[in-house]
Parts: sequence; C-alpha cells; structure tokens
Amino acid sequence: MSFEQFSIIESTLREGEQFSTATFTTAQKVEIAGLLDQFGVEMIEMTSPSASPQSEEDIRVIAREGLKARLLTHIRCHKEDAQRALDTGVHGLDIVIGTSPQLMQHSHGKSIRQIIDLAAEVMGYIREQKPDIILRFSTEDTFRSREADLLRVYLAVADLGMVNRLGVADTVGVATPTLVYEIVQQFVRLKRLDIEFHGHNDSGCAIANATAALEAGATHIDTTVLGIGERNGITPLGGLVARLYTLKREYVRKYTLTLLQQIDRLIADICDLDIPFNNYITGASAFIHKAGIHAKAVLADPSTYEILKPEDFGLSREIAIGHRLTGWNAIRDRARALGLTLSDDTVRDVTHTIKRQADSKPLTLAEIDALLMDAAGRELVSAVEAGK
Ligand code: HCA
Ligand code: CU
Repeated sequence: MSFEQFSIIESTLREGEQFSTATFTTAQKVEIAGLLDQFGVEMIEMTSPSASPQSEEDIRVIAREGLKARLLTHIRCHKEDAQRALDTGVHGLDIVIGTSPQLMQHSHGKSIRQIIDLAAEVMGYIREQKPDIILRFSTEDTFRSREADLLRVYLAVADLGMVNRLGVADTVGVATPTLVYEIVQQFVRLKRLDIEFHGHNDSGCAIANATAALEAGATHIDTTVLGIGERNGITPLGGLVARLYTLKREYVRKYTLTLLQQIDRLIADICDLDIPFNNYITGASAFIHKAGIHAKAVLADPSTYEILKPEDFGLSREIAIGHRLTGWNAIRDRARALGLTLSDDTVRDVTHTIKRQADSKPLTLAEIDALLMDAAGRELVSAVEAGK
C-alpha cells in the first residue's frame, strides 16, 4: 500500500482541458497552476505542445512560474511530439499509446510488435536528449487490452531501463476496484517501477478505482478539479482527498485542504458550471444536517454523522431546522443561539407549530426566530401574571 507516499498528478490543465466547456486562457492556466501548487499537488500535467501554438507557449509560461510542483506534458508516442515537448522546460513527459484491440484497430493501426519498437525508438531519442527528464509510459485503454499484450508491452518498456513510471489507464471507465487492484499489483510486482493510475468515471468508479490502485501499490494518481475531462471526466481531486482523509487524515495532511473550495469554484466559474450540490466536501449540501435525530446527535457531537470535519476544509456545518422533519433539540439550540432560555414545554410547542406550518411550506430562519421570540414574550407575560 502506498497511501503514505503517493503523489497526485493534477491533470486539470491536460485531461481537464478535454472537458466539453473547458478552454483555458494563459492567465487562467497561470491562476489554476498557482492554486494547485499552493494546495500542494506534486505534479501538474499540461496539454501536449503539439496540440496548438498557444498550448506550446502556455507550457513555457507555466515552466517559468517556478512552481514547487513538477511540470509534465502529455504526448503521443511520437518522436516529433517528444522533440517539441523537450524544448518547453518541463520536468517530465507522459507518453501514451493505445493497446486495446479497439484502439489498435481504430486509432493508430499498429501491432504490439510495432508499439514496442516505436516505444523503444521514442524513449531512446528522449533519453539521448535529456538523460534526467522524468519519463512515463502508459497504455491507453489498459482495461480492455489483452493481458498478454499488456505484459509484453510493459515488460519490454521496463526492460529498456529508461522509464521512471508506468501508467495504467481506464480510458473508458470500465474498470472495477477488483480489476484495478489485480492489474496494478501484478505490475508493481513485475518490475518495481512507480505505477500511475488514470481512471475515467463513466460508471462511477473513478475514486474507488484510484483507491484500489493505491492499495495495490500504485504511487501516482491522476486527478482533475471537479473531475472534469473527456465525457464525464476522471477521478476528482476533492473526491480523492475525501476518500483518503476518511481512511486516515494523515494521508492528506500534506495538502492545504482549506484551498479546496476556492479551487473547485475557480474551475466551476471558468467552465461555466455549478459545483454539483452533492460534490465531495464543497457541494452545497455536503455539511447540512436535516432530520431531527441527526440534528440532535450532531449538536451533541458532530462526529456522530460526519466523517469529514468541515473546519479542516475551512467550511462550516449547517443544521436545517425549518422543515417537517425537525426536532425539538435543534429548535432549543436555535433559541439558545438567540439568547432565549425557554422551558422545554415551550420549545416543544414551537417545534409542533413549525412542523405543522412546514407541512405546507418550509420556514425560513427569520420565521422560526419570530416564533421563538413570540413564545419567549408569552412566557414572560405568564411569568409576570403568575407573580402578581
Ligand atoms: C487521452 C487518453 C487518456 C490518457 C491517459 C494516460 C486516457 O485523452 O489521451 O496517459 O495515462 O484516458 O487513456 O487520458
Ligand atoms: Cu483520460
């Protein structure tokens, strides 16, 4: 297991740019990379310089920013792509080529033998130019590739002795945690190289798959902010953080968790999206407690119903009280917050009134406060009358 020592390869500026509404300006890339760097991701991956002239220029711009994170660019297994990328000032190259029957037939048309020869040629060329550059080789669509093909390619590439890391990619979101665990474990054992996992979310397993990869010994996980990417994207940065935090808070202590909301907001704004209501950590409802029994327990001890502490992320919890499922403990808590000490009977009366009214329409906090104030006024009057 490599939970203690994993690195995040943040690919919002590469995979994320492949999301339907993402087109980042240079200034936006600088802002995104800067925030991710402050957050503490270990590596930032950018679109290939071969994609467009601006893409190439933007890599140079980010390279000059002098970030703590290592800067990578993602290229096809082509000598020309490599040549262009080597010249941009990045610390590493992520090379990819498809190995599934689907991609071999419909994408590059090469056989496994030809893939291996090409990989050897491209890696050899890169190492000649830059012996120290970080080099990763990945098989696109790993999980629909034939196992024998995968093994041939990985063993051949590993035996070249030129790569630092091998990548496993669930390109179409078809993998399950068990499958990921099995494949990653096999590759870790084979050559003891670093292993990177890149997982799409088409069937909702991206976070679970990334976790399984780490359990099996993967060292690097690809993420994007909010999970943006091709189709419905990949493992989201915040979701991975939530998953690891709930396994052991120490695993994510190295990151500035309080920046997560700002990072999610930035990408949502740039891509013209809302942060999904049910988003990990930063979704609008992530820390809202509603039912009376939940509210009671959370007021006594938040950990009863919270596995993530909102304050660790610079956020706060909310207890919703103006609805028909409300409970008198939560109403009493609100009364106390207003400085009112009401008898239990009065609090229960107000709670019933709220429940009755909320059957037709939820109440606002101001409406609840008004009911509590009225009740306090009535208590005062009857106290005075009793004292007469
Ligand atoms: C792509 C495909 C890719 C590559 C992943 C990797 C995928 O858009 O180029 O390099 O590990 O999902 O397979 O994103
Ligand atoms: Cu991808």
